Amino acid sequence: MNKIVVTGGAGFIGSNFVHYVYKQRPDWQIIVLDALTYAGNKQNLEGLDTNRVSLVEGNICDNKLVDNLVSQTDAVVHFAAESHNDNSLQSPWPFVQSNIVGTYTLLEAVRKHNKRFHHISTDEVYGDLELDDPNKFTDKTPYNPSSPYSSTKAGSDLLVRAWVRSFGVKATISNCSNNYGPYQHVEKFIPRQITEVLEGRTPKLYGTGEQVRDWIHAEDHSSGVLTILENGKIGETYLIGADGEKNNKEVVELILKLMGKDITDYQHVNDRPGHDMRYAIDSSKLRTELGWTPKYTNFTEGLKQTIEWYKNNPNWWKPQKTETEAKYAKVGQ
Ligand code: NAD
Ligand code: TDX
Repeated sequence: MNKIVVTGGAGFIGSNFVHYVYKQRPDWQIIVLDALTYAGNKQNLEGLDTNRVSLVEGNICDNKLVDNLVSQTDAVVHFAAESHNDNSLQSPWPFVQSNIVGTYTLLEAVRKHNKRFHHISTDEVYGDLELDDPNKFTDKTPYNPSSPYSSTKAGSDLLVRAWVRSFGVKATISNCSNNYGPYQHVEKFIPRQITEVLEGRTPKLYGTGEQVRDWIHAEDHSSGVLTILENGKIGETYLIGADGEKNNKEVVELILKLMGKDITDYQHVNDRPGHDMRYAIDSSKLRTELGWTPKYTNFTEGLKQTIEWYKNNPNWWKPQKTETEAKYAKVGQ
């Protein structure tokens, strides 16, 4: 395998993956297919040799374009999606279109050209856990998504499984927990709070802030995906997680502390309708069967580096900030 198409490679995790593969596999060619929606940014790929990484601006629902690109490649790694829960509550249609119809379009192309396919998904397909539930999600946990976003991701996972079983498509799936790191859009929890503080305002906690997310650095997600792409068993689902459970209040307090502010200097805002309480990943299958381990086991260190990145890159995030905050203000968040 030395030529891959990365869909959504100009977004947050996709671009982290492109940078990771670029370093780890110097003989690979990477074609990024990205529609450059509000969440995609060409700057995320700056500094990479264009002889090795090319960007095709286009939509994964465009079957002619997809068919042509897939025919020229060895494998497709599929990150492209509408990814933000809050947006899916305001306007679900783009989620159905990109996440379900887009995945269908890619599956038909890899089926036709008999190419390897890796599908990126989320732990949110499993619904949520109680705070005191001793169990974590595994690949055997029944699907029970809550939001328009997570239900379209669940739908796309089921399409992949059906294309493996019915048509013999050579696909694998990974479901990962909440990512943090550089290049994450300021609509998401951690970058929103860091940039609120950088702009002299206070972090915004939905509801009580007791909800738990299982944080993993985007580089560890990338190493997990590359491991599965190269060594995963066709038809299998692997969960990627780094044992990083924290409640939202703790994360906000840590951001404030690391940025030299009073840890009580945040505000509670309207809760997210249908807000999932807790996600937690059991990644032992990936660790024991494929030998993967995360590198960023110290969340405080990873968060410090992420804060530094936002401090050093205001030109990257400032253009998104005003519009994002205006959207939140409309719903009291
Ligand atoms: P993102 O919103 O930052 O990036 C998505 C990228 O996909 C953007 O570059 C966008 O332009 C592109 N895109 C969207 N619709 C497209 C379309 N129809 N055609 C072509 N390109 C399109 O998202 P992210 O946070 O990087 O998430 C990437 C993937 O990882 C998604 O599939 C998401 O469900 C999954 N995931 C994310 C997380 C997380 O914490 N962010 C956790 C687990 C899984
Ligand atoms: O301002 C905020 N205040 C707040 O308290 C925002 C933006 C969020 N939150 C809360 C909601 C969640 O409990 O923080 C938590 C994390 O929120 P998001 O960053 O929106 O992530 P989440 O909804 O958990 O989904 C993320 O992880 C799974 C990604 O956005 C998804 O793409 C991924 O599938």
